[in-house]
Amino acid sequence: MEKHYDPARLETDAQAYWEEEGCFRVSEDPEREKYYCLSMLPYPSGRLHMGHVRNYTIGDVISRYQRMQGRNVLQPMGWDAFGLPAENAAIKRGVPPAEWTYQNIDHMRRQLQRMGYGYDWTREVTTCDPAYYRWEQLMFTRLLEKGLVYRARAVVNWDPVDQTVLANEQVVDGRGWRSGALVERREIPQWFVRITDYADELLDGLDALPGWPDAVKTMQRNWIGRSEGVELDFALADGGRPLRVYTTRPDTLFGATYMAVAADHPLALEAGERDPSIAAFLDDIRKGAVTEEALEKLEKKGMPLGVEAINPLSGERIPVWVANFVLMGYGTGAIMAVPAHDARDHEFATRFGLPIRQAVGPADGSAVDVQAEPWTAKEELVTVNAGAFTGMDFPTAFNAIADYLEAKGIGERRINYRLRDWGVSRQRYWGCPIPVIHCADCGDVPVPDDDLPVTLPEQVTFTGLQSPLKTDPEWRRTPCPRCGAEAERETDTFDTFVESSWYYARYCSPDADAMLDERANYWLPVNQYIGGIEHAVMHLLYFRFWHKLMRDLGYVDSDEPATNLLCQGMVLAEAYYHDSEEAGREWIAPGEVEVERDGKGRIVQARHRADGAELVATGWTTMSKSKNNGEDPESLVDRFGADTVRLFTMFAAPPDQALEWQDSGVEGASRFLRRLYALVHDHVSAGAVPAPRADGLDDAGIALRRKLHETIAKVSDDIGRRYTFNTAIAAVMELCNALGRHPADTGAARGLHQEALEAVVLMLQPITPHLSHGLWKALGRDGAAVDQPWPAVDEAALVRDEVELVVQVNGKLRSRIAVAADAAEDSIRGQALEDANVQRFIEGKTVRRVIVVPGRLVNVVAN
Ligand code: ANZ
Ligand code: ZN
Repeated sequence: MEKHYDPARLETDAQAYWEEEGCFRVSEDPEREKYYCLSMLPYPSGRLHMGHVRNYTIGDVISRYQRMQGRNVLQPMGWDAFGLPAENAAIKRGVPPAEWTYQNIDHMRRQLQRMGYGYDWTREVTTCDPAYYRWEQLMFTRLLEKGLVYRARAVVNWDPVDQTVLANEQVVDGRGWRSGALVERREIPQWFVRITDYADELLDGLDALPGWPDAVKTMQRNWIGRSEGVELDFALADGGRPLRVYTTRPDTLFGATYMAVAADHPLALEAGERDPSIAAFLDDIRKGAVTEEALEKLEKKGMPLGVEAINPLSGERIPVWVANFVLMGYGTGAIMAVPAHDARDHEFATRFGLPIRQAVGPADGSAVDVQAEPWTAKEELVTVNAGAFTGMDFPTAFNAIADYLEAKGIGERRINYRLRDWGVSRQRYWGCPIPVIHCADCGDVPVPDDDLPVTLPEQVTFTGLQSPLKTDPEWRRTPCPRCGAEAERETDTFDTFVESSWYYARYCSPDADAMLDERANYWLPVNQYIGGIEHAVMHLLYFRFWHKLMRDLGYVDSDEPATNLLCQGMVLAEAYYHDSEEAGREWIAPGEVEVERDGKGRIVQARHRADGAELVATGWTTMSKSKNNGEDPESLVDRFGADTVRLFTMFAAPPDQALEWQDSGVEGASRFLRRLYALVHDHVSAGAVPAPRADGLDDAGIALRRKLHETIAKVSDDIGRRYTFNTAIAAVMELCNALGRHPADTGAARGLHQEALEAVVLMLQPITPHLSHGLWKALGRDGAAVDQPWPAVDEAALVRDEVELVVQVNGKLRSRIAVAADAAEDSIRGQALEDANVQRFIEGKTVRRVIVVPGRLVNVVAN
């Protein structure tokens, strides 16, 4: 064994061994319990960042631990390879997106391999590969046949700079998330998948996922946004089609003082045709954002349409307005406004001097001033000024009014969802072509199975303004599969969330000559999914949805794709900048900053090492390129080795919490590994390697062995159940300290050291697998560390000869006594009463009772 820890050599050796032995290549084995551990696949941006490293280290630790538990573990990896950045890079560098993407993949694969992750690379999935995306094209044609996808004109967010449609979530404060350009509204034909058909199932399914974080489930619930209300008609004073509204508060109907419709509502459009000033106003508010959050914040705008509606309960005539806070895409695109009980309606009414009338109030009869402020409570209320419906609580009023409207045939109960159908068309080039042919006579015809895949041309010149699919007439032109006439291919491509909705299933049967085969049912559902909380809604909802679609097409048996979900916390670092008139804000890399801290570690002063300039410290913020505070994993691996990086990322924080990057922490991790290496080195150089043994130990040896097995028990629980890898590592470190202090001066003690070091090496195998690989061999053991079973707890070693009990007198802590672990209650009682401290507190009193809680405490009741 080399005297000094040389991570580079150990890591190359271990990786070569795993590769040669095909350690992580797995196949389906019905005899063994399977464990599918999945980390979210990366976008191949070119370089691994610390967020990836954290995510993938967590996954690898769990996988390796489960493998040591004897399970048949699948841990795959792949590439979410379509998407906009490749197009941007292509514009910037003049390389086709495909070429750029494949180069990045090669580079990042090598980076992942250097980290020592135990992936089954034979199952690698690359989503831009036609061999992959052909199956989602096929599935799309099936969904089209089943009526689960449709094409419809839809108002979209149009980014005039990126020349593309944006998802609502990509619009931030009315601007494109990437370009920052003001978003416009356009209406174009789009493909939609009917996720709303699955809204209820997606919602109810959350209750059957105890292994998912509550925060994620809550976000999904809110996103689906199930709401129970009533749709009802307001007749128009001048006749014509009544105005239908959706309300969740029929109990407030008597408080409706005006109506409001969206700019695209037919009533608004008709009014616009009559009145050019209304038309101009509609144009104006149409320009604004279409997202709900943006609408919340928007300054309220509106205009009366010169139409009156009749309140079906009170018979009152109220004006109809057009308002910019009413969405066309929700409910009926029209509302009854109840300013007394709704904040937006109140703001609008106040602004335009519309009446505010109370319709409900606190159940205890106390007064509220709705003119000043809306009273929006839904609980403990009673209806007021509501004719026959006065004096009711919310459910009673809701039901009585809904029944009344239903009986009169002017309304019905309705459930609405905030969730919209999933618009999957993107007007981009670098994506999976949507397999449809538009024929003048036959309409939208799915590409026949035999003609799939519709391949994306990869050798293209790409300028960024228009997708090459749209500009290339050759690619577009094709005969109609139905009538043979000249027709055109769809030139839109899929939202990349389509590819990431089923990759986990493809890993199970990567070479199947179908989307999936029966192997998928062996591995699915995923036992543990790991990824960032930023995917709480979109990806994780589409992923659940697509799984249900695959189930309903008969491809998989299960209802949900993943049983347990872990969302890892962010990786944070300190960031420093200075502002200057000439250069603006300049971010200085933390490595170039001289920092002075106070006793509590707070930054007192930060200076740029190069020129002494004083810098502003932002404190902990997300690592990012823009703040120049990212740590490059690759250079850390060069300096310290992959094991140190893995150890630090797991030690610095529990996985679901933010990780504060500290160079001193990395150095500490490296020091610990060197110490462990030295411990093993000293042990094996002191003579022939002994067999582990447990007999003949003195008291110190017995205590150390107890600590060893207590540590195994704790680490097993921390890694296997609690996922607190940081405390597991701390416990191993503590054990190593105890080991270092314990002299190995007898044969028995050396045997104990052998036992302890073997256990330490195996407990660290999931975390620092390369070092464990090397040390396992150094300890003279056969086989590879990665193939060893997880160390077992020797229950006998845990038995303590003596236990300490707390002694209370009348409930107050007065003393502690050491008693034999198997002492009878009577003898414990006697010992407690004889204790000098206890004696002091019971002097002159009569002992009434002595209560013994075995293993914990004795309480003496005396007065
Ligand atoms: C009257 C009312 C009184 C309302 C009141 C609320 C409070 P959720 O729960 O999200 O479904 N609404 C309906 N359609 C809308 C649209 N297209 N654009 C904007 N707002 C719309 O919310 C339903 C409530 O949101 C409905 O109930 C309606 O206002 C409004 F004290 O009707 B309510
Ligand atoms: Zn045709």
